[in-house]
Parts: sequence; C-alpha cells; structure tokens
Amino acid sequence: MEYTVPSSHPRYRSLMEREKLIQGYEKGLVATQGLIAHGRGEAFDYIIGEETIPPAKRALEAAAASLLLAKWPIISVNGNAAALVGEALARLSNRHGIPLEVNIFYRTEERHRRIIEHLRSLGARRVYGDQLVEGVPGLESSRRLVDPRGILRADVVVVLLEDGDRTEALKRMGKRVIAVDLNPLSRTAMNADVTIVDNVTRAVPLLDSLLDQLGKRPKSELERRVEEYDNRRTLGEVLLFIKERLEKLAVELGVTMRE
Ligand code: PTJ
Repeated sequence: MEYTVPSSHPRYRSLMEREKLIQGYEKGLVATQGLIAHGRGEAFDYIIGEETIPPAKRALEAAAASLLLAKWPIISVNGNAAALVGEALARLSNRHGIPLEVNIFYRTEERHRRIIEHLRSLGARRVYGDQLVEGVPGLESSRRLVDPRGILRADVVVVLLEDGDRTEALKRMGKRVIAVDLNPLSRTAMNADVTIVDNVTRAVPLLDSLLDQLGKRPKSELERRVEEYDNRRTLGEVLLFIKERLEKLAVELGVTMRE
C-alpha cells in the first residue's frame, strides 16, 4: 500500500525530506549509507531548531562572496544532494553559471551515471563528472576521480553533506572549500574555509538568492567580506547557539541553571 504524508503533520517538511531520500534510493541515486547519513543530519537539524541560524547566514554570505570572486567555481554533488536538492541545484547552476560535478564516495558506475542523468533531466546545463581522471593526490576513496573541466581545475569547490577526508585533500591542492554540513563538529566542517551549518534544503535556495544580492555589490566589498570572515569563530558561534538554545529549553522544563 502507498503511504502518503498528511500535509497537516507537524513534522511534514522533515517527513517529506525522508520521502525524497527514499525515492532517490529507489531510483538508484542514493547510496544505502546515504539513508543513515540523512538520519544524522536530521538529529543535528532538530537540535538547531530546523531553521537557518545567524552564524549560518554569515557563512552563506561569505560563501556567496567567494563564489562570485571565483574564477572556476564548482559544486560537487553526491547522491543525497541530488535527491534532496537536485532541482534547486540545477536552477542555481544555470542562473549563476556555476557548473555541477557528480562526485560520489560509494561509487558504482551505474549510480554515478544516474545522478548525472537526473541533474540533466532537471534542466542543469553544465554537469561534469563524465570525464574522470585520478586528480586528488593523497585521497584513497573514489572521490579522487575528478573531471578536468570541473573539480580538478576549480579554485572554489562547494561540497554538500560530505564524508571527512576530501576537504583536507582539496585544501592541500590549494582550493578554497565551502561545505554545507549540519554537523559543526565533523572533520569537513572543521577543515573547510567556509562551513554553512544548515540543511542543504534551506542552504541551497538561500545561496541562490544571496548570489543575486551580492552579485550587485562592488568587487572590493566582496573581497572585504571574504577577508574578514573567520570560519573557526563561526563554528564556535554555532556551538554557543546550540548551548544557549538547549539551556533555554531546559529552563522552560523547570531546570534552574547552575552558576
Ligand atoms: O552519494 P555518496 O556515495 O557520495 O554518499 C553520500 C554520503 C552522504 C552517504 C557520504 O558522503 C557519507 O557517508 O557522508 P557522512 O560521512 O555520513 O557525512 C554526511 C554529513 O552530512 C554528516 O555530518 C551529516 O550530519 C550531514 N548531513 C546529513 N544530512 C544533511 C547533512 N548536512 C546538511 N544537510 C542535510 N540534509
């Protein structure tokens, strides 16, 4: 029997994201492990209150400024990102001339090809990942296979909900890495130049509109924003936000905070 999520359900949005993931899994876009990774993301999203928190907004602005200043920007897309925000990514990519590249961790030829086709079917005009070379030194996983037109030559790489070690490898290659990851403590979050601690489903559309807004600003302002941005501080602010939010909730439950 087909199950439908009632739109009146208080957790409708979150349940619909699960449905998207499951459909993506059934279409052969999402890895089995991607379903587990999503659960971890959901838990962090619950803790931040399922909204884009102020430090994430600041990171999004720094990310937009970096992308506007980039010579060869690229957005790396895995199975989960394709299933959750394929449409929003295709739109952003076409509107701002930032190509997409399919790069997956649990690689099979079949799933890789299906994700490329999926993004193209959503209208994305520049989707790379169909010409691969061994391009990321020091990386054992199949993420080392990159497209010479995309990640290999890129100066700024956006990575969406990512496993840990690629960010470090991309940074060793001199690239600037922007990560979207709900876990502020992950290695990706800690090592990226700009970490947006937010759900990709909120972050990608917001990034799209920030690229419009900041695209009208002078280059010097964008450079200043990138220079002044401090990722370690932003991550610290995320942790403080979480602490204060949880303390407030505890007080509402009747707990008196210790000095
Ligand atoms: O399609 P593939 O083969 O490339 O595989 C993709 C996954 C996600 C399975 C792979 O990259 C992986 O195993 O990732 P990890 O190590 O589980 O890390 C995923 C990170 O993304 C975790 O820190 C999660 O908290 C976070 N995350 C999960 N869902 C979201 C998210 N961050 C932002 N938005 C989400 N919706």
